[in-house]
Amino acid sequence: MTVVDPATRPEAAPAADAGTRTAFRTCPLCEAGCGLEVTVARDDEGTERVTRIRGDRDDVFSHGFICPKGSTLRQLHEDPDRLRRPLVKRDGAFVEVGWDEAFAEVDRLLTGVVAEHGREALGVYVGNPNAHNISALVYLKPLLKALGTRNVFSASTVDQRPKEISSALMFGTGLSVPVPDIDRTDHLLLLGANPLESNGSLATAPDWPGRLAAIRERGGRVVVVDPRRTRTAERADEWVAIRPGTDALLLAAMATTLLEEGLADPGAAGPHLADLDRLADLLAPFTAEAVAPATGVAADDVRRLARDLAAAPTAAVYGRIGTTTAEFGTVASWLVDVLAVLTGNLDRPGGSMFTRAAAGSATTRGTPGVGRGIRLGRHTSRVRGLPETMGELPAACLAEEIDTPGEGRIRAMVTVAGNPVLSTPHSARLDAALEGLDAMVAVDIYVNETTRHADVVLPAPSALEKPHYDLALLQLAIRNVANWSDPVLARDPDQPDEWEVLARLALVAQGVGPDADPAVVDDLVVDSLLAGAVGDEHGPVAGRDPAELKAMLGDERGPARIVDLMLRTGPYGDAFGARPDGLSLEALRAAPHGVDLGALEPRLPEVLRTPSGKVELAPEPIVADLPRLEAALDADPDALRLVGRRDLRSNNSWMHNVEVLVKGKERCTLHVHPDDAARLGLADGATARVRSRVGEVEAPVQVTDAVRPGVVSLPHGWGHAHPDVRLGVAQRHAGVNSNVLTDDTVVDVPSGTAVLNGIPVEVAPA
Ligand SMILES: Nc1nc2c(c(=O)[nH]1)N[C@H]1C(S)=C(S)[C@@H](COP(=O)(O)OP(=O)(O)OC[C@H]3O[C@@H](n4cnc5c(=O)[nH]c(N)nc54)[C@H](O)[C@@H]3O)O[C@H]1N2
Ligand SMILES: Nc1nc2c(c(=O)[nH]1)N[C@H]1C(S)=C(S)[C@@H](COP(=O)(O)OP(=O)(O)OC[C@H]3O[C@@H](n4cnc5c(=O)[nH]c(N)nc54)[C@H](O)[C@@H]3O)O[C@H]1N2
Ligand code: SF4
Ligand SMILES: [Mo]
Repeated sequence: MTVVDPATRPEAAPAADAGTRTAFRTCPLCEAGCGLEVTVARDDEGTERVTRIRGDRDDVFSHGFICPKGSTLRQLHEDPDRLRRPLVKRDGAFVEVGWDEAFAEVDRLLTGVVAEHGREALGVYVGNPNAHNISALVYLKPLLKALGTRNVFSASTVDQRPKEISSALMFGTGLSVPVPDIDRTDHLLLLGANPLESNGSLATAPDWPGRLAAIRERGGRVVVVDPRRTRTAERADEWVAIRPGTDALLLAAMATTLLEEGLADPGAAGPHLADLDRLADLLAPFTAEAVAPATGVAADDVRRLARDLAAAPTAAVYGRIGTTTAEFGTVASWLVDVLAVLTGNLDRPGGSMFTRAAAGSATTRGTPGVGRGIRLGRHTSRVRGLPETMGELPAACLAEEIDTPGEGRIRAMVTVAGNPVLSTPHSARLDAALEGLDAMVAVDIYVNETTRHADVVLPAPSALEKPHYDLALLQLAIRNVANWSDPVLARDPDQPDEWEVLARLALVAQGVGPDADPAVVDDLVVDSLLAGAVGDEHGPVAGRDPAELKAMLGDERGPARIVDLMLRTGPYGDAFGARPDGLSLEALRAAPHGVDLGALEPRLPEVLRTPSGKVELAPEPIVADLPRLEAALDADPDALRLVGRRDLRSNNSWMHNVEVLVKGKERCTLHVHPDDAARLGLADGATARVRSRVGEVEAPVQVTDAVRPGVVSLPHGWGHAHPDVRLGVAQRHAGVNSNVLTDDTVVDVPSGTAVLNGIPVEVAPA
């Protein structure tokens, strides 16, 4: 296998002073994708160590912005609990083994289960860090194919699947998500998003804090809809304290207001819309008066929010986790973009726009303006009959697919960069189910709440040892940019790159045996991408000889070669010589601070990939869910409801082992409004017992008016107390797992996405 020494790469800049060098790379921890400047020192033995990480002031997108997590790539790399050798369970305890022995064990386990029960007895769960990992983005596909099972689960169905579905139905692909043009907008309406803590999601932008402040500095307006007065809300012009789970009602009533008051005007998008004339009828039940009791937003306020949106010179509507992991996530996601359409803000600067990414986008392939669209529910889950979406089943039914006896039951699991025991609903059930498996294999960097159940854990290199290209998240960026990072540090001699682990696992899963060469998979990926590129009659290399292009890609193996291919055949690419000034990996390597490809530009209609070639404003699966929404007008507004929250120093479940991020006051607390605290007899600092239909936890109470009355909030990703996890720091700051409370039977119907916000709970002093 060719392993290129990162120290020989052009961006390993000359030594700043004797024995040190500076490297630049993109932070892979969250969607913001900040540029980092990493100082590396070499000791007398020649061992390299990172001595400093700070924001890269010359990064074309982040301009030096960084959050407290960015610099902890060093602590993550040096964390003694981070796995450096494969683990195999022998007599109930993990032992370190070599890679060949680990893969031999994986082979024995998986082939055994397949021989006895067939491929449908295999299940796989892929977690969030894969979205930030070029190896996973490229090589998970062959792995899933090789596993040959429909039991595919991911973090997407505890996250953004509703938005992917509404986008695919309206615009043609799951990543055809219009992003708020926050750098140019005059009015930003945010629902269920807290970018001051999360740094943004499905709208890639480093420095949300600065960009939001700039909206107000230039005279614009920021409105935040959230049951909590978040840090984002505190810095906004207006906070709308909505009742959890009711955003779809609010948005529908705003749309109704625009239609009733003659304020709807789609502007330049007009000629590209289908079914605009159906919206008034479909949304008629949702008047401002009708939604006021359920949403907790007065009818006059609903109407004013709509009028403000229509009156602004430009406006963007943006909904995130609080709108997607909710009971009407798909409908709410659709309505976010319906409002953009009705106010003339779809596809115009300052409104909601489509990125034109440099690599990997399905909206720059094939025939411009038309495509296959999406079909939902091509099969259903065995136990509950939940629909497949985008090749996956909902994470909310993973546990039951393992613990319910019968034909087709999952007997073996593969997890890749996922911690579903902490991140998916009714997690106590999943925890128990994983214990009952015949076999489990995990690709991960820690022994945590999930991977402790594995028979084999295959470690990935640390982020500093990996290359990086944000293949997925740059498709959702608020500017068109491209940025490649080579590894900062060389891997340990035995440690394969993550793509090699995934490719070798794919070969084992396929039945080729434990010793096959992962380079085979790499070549297959390249060949299939090249075949697609030369076969795309509208593409820049249409009709060329794939062998010739392959030769031009050079000798590197793994993600570098594949990103090169994608860049060169992408919309800014060098088209393998046909456009000499175009992008290639070489061009990105020569630009260690990234390449700025400009502000977003209007893309209708070429961006569309719907079968009709139109923006579909009334897709059938969404229309079919509106009666369910109508029934929610009568939901009990007085029930106490649990919502989540994120903290700048956390990253879902897996960064609590970094001391600098968890020290200080406890953060896994239950926020309770003073009125509720008085009513329930809860004192600040006391312990509360929180009970839902499926579980119970005890958490310390923090009385605060930063939540609206009737709402309590507990962050997710905590609960590290189990003695078998190997997270020395996290165990001392364990917290409790909020997903013990979330209910696996409650999902957003079109997408199967778990409802993680708005869970009915009872709270009492413990
Ligand atoms: N109640 C509630 N639940 C939630 C949410 C919520 O808001 N509320 N949010 C949901 C959301 S948005 C998401 S995305 C999910 C996340 O759900 P998951 O993806 O299941 O959980 P993570 O905590 O991101 O776990 C990441 C795992 O990847 C491992 N890991 C980290 N880096 C690497 C790497 O480079 N390679 C490999 N192989 N492994 C690595 C970590 O050790 C950890 O085991 O949680 C969801 N769950
Ligand atoms: N620091 C940090 N950053 C992260 C992560 C992290 O765990 N920590 N996770 C990353 C991931 S995987 C993701 S997906 C993104 C998520 O990014 P965001 O969506 O910005 O995540 P949150 O900060 O959880 O913000 C969601 C907000 O929704 C509110 N909310 C809850 N229920 C409702 C509701 O019914 N209606 C409305 N309107 N609001 C509601 C919550 O109070 C919360 O303030 O963050 C990413 N960035
Ligand atoms: S906001 Fe923080 S975690 Fe996210 S990319 Fe930037 S430095 Fe990394
Ligand atoms: Mo997420």
